[in-house]
Amino acid sequence: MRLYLVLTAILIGACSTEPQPPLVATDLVITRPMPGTGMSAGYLSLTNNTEQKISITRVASAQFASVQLHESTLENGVARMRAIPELEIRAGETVTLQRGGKHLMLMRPTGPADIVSLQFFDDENLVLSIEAGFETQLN
Ligand SMILES: [Cu+2]
Repeated sequence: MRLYLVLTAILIGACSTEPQPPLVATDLVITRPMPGTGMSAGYLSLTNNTEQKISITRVASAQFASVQLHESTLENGVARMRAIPELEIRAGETVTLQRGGKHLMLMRPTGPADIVSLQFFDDENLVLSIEAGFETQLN
């Protein structure tokens, strides 16, 4: 009986230390392509489960020839956005990309698509691969 309890404790311990994925995406929204340009915006939260910072330096999509990391700012009451070279997610932290802040800009669609796939790279390392359908209109 005692041996049985010890084994159970070991098994429970093994399960709870199961490795989590290094980077997890939640609340992903890809806006419908804007008429004319075909541009979409991407919003999501990224959680870093590792002990080291993750820097997203490149995002790729099969459905868009160009995906940029953007940041919206308000300058003299005028909303502007600029490309940012990387997105840093510190160890154990969550970064949220949302309207009016940091976001993904999906440009130059490669063709009609119902699903958008996104690959996130830290330098040459693929750290996350996700996909989603189009949701709300870009505004
Ligand atoms: Cu933008």
